[in-house]
Amino acid sequence: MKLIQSTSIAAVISAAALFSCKPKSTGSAVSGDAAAKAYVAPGKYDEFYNFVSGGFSGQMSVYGLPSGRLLRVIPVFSVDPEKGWGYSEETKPMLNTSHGFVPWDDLHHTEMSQTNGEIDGKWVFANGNNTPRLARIDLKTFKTAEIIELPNSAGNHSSPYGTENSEYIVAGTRFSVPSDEDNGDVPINSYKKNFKGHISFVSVAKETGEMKVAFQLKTPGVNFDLARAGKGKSHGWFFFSCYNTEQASTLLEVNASQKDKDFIMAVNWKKAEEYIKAGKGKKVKTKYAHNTWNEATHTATSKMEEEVLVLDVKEFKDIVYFIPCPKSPHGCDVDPTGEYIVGSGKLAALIPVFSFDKIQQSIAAKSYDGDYEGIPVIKYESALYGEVKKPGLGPLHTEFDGRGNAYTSFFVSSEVVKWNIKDLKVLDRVPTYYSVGHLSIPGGNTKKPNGKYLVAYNKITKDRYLPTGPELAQSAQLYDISGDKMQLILDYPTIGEPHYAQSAPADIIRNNGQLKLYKLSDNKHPYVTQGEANAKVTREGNKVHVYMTSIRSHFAPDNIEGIKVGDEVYFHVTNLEQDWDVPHGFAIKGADNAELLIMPGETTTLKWLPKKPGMFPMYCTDFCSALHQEMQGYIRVSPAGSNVPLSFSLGKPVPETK
Ligand code: RUQ
Ligand code: CUA
Repeated sequence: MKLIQSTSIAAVISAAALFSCKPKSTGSAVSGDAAAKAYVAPGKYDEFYNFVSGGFSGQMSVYGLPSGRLLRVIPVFSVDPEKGWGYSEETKPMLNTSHGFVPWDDLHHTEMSQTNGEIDGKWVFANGNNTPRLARIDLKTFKTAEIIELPNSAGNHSSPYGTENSEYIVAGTRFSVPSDEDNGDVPINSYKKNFKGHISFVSVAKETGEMKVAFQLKTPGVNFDLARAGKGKSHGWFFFSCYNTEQASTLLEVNASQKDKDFIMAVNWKKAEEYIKAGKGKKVKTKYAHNTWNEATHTATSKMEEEVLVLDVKEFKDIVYFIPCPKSPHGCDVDPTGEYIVGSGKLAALIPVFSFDKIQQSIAAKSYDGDYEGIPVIKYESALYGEVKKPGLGPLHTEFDGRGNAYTSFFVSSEVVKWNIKDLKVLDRVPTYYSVGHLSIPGGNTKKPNGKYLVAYNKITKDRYLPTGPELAQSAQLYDISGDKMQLILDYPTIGEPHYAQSAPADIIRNNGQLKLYKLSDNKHPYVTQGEANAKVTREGNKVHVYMTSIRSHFAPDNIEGIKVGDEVYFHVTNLEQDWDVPHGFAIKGADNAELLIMPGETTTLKWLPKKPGMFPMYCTDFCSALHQEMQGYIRVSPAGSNVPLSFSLGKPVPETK
C-alpha cells in the first residue's frame, strides 16, 4: 500500500520538524536603536500603508508602517457588524453568490493594482479562498467596491495575481473539480477522469476598475497553490506553483507527496489572449455572481452571469508548459527584472531558481522530458538557472529588495533568509517568532521594490505575547533591511490569520483623491431624504418605509407610532452631515441585525421585523458630538391588527390620545 511510503517524504525533514521548531533564543531580539526606527511620533503619519490579509476573518486590515498602528479593518468577504457590512440592505448583495448569501470567507492574499509594474495606489484586490471570489477594494474610500465569483473553481488560493498594468487579475483554483457544466455527482475516486483545473483571467477596466471574467484556461486536474505574473522581459507570461500532480483525492499529506518534483506551470497568456480574440474560446454554461457597489446610489447590485469563455489548454500547443519543481512547491515568485522565477518546495532542502531566458530556449529547442496529460514538461536542468543550497527548512515565499537580493521565509526552521539572486549565496538569516508564512517588502513583488522594510507574518506566536487562553494573537514582525544585516525592530499582533500583505508609500494613496464625504446633492439612493423637512413615514400594506435623517444631534423623525407586529420596517437613514469623519450610527432594541454606520451624505437601510408590541428605543451608536447621548428616540409597536394610526414627529409630542 502506498500509505506506507509516508515515512519517506522528504528525508531531509523529520516528521516532527514539519510542525515547525523554535529558534533557540526566544528573547526579544530587539536591541539598540531598534525601537527608534519603528517610532512614529504622535500626530505624525506613517511612511507606508500596509494592507494585511485577515485569513479566516475574511477581512483586510490596514496598518501604518513602520509604527504597526492599526488604521482600519476593511470588511470584504465577511459580515462586519461594526460597519453594518452585510447587515444593511444596501450591502447584502455584495455577499451574494451562486450558493446564495455567503457571509464569510477566507482571505489569503492582497494584490495592489499596478501601472508599468509599479504600485499605483488605485485598488487592492483580494481572494476569497472558500467560495471562490475575487474582491476589489477602492483605495479612495477603503471600501469593497466589487466582488466577482469564479466559475469552475473550488478554493481560490492561487489568487489574486496581477499583470504589470493590472490588465488581468488572475486566479487559479486550488481544488480541481468537475467543470460546472458537467455533472459533479461522480465518484470521488474518479479524479483522474473527471476533475479539471481552471485558471481565471479577470480583466480590469482601466478607469473604473470593473472586473470581468475575460476567459479561463482549462488545465489538467492538479492543485494550484500560488502564482506570479511575469514582468519586464517576461511580461505576457504567468507562473503557477502546482502540487498534487499525483492527482490524489485522499490523505494528501501522504499521497500528494509521492513525487520528487511537482510543477511550476508557465502560461503564455498573451498567446491565450490571441486565441480568445480569434474566437477560439468555447462558451461554457455556468452560474456566478457579479456584485458591484454603486457610489451614487450607495447600493450594491448582484447580477448572475450565465456563461464563461474557456480555452482547453490541451487543444492549444503553445500556451502552457510544465517545469518540474521540487517538492510540493508553495510560493512561486518572480524577481524585479522578470528573469528569475523562484520556486519554494515546502518539502525541499533547496530553492530552485528558474531562468525565463532558459525556459524560452527550452521551448524553442523542445528540450522536453515527455508530457503530463498532453502538456510538454520542460527538462528541469534546461529551465534551471541554479539552486540555493541548504538555505533552511520548508521554504514558502520570496520577496525582493530591488538591490539584487531575495528574502525567503522558512516555516519549519522559523527564519527569514536573505540570498543573492545572481550567485545564489546565502547572505544573512534572522529568526522569526515563529513559523513564518508570508513575507512582504513594500513593492517587493513589483519591478520597483522599496527595500527599506520587510514584514514577516507568523503563524504561531507561543510565548511572544501575554497569554489569551488557547488562542494567541498571530503576529507581524518588522525588520529593517536597509543594511547588510536584517534587524528586527518591531512586532505587532494582527487580526485573523495574516497570509500575504503588501505595502505602498503612503503618499501614493493619501494623494489619490481620498474621499472625505459623499455630496448629499449627488445622493441617488431611491430612499434618500434631502433635508429634515422631507423626513416621513409611509405604509404600503405591511411594509413601512421610514425616510429618516441624522444630523448632530438628532434623528428626524425620532418618535414613530402606528408600527404593528407583522410589519416589515425599513429605516432609510440619510446622514445629512457634510463634514469629514462624522458618521452617525443607528441601532434599535431587539433588532436581529447589526447597527448601521452611515457616512456623511450617505443613505443606508436597516430592515426590522418587530416581533412583539412595546416601546422600542433607538439611538446613534457613534459618539458624534457632545450631545451624542441625546441622539435617541422611540418606536411604538402595537399588536397586529391594532388601529393606532401611523404618525411620526420630531420636537413635538405626538398628540395625546386617551
Ligand atoms: S499561503 S503561508 Cu494561503 Cu499565501 Cu503561504
Ligand atoms: Cu450621531 Cu452620535
